[in-house]
Amino acid sequence: MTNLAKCAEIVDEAARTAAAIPQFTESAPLDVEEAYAIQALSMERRFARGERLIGVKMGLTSRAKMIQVGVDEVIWGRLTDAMRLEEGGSLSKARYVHPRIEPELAFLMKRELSGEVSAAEALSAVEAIAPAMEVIDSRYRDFKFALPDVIADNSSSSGFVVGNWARPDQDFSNLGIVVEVDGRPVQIGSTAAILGHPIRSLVAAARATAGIGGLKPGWIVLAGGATAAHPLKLGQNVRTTIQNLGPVSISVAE
Ligand code: 0L1
Ligand code: MG
Repeated sequence: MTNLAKCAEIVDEAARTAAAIPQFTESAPLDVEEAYAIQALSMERRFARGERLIGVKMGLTSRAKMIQVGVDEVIWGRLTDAMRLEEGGSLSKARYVHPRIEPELAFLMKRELSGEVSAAEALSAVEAIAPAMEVIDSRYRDFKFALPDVIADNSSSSGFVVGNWARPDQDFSNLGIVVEVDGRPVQIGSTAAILGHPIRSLVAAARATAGIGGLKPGWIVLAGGATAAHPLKLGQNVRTTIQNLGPVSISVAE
């Protein structure tokens, strides 16, 4: 039987020290339920060190992402205050194993949302939306994993940055997205790549988190990468612009 607490310690230490580890599924079977239990236990270790839960990330919500990692199920992970990066600021590359960036749309919750909800109910629980980027950093060697591995590893979530909040009562179903590195476009997409409409990702988030009490007011929900993730290199400046919502940027420092 897999020792869930031991796996949680291993993946937490890998994240804390930015050291790559072998996939759990290489040495023992692991199912999705056990993987979420490992994720929860590993995050408890962070909370014990003083981090606060401030939201969730949805993952693999676009075809581009599913194809990039060879997995075809929507997954989720937890966001803590320590993972939030300053808009226009920098991230320290040394704190990650092999970081990549994804363009995302962020929701700010004004009301609780939990379980089976309609798109209209989900939208009515949103205070604001914003352009955002997620820093993903699989703790597994060579960024290779099976579905349970990545779930156990907080669905690769390592950091995020959010741009200016905007009113949610606008059409954000199909907004153009450009990711630029040092002014050169490297990824182009649309918010429509996120499950056909990003609000569907919020509906999925409400369902996925029902077991932990659902989404809370004030939480941030990252809807998922709209394009394939882009690897980060030292010295780069990365900017994502979402049509009508504006830019969000970060630079990569040592
Ligand atoms: O969409 C995502 O945030 C996926 C994260 C998990 C897979 C990956 O590491 O690319
Ligand atoms: Mg993502």
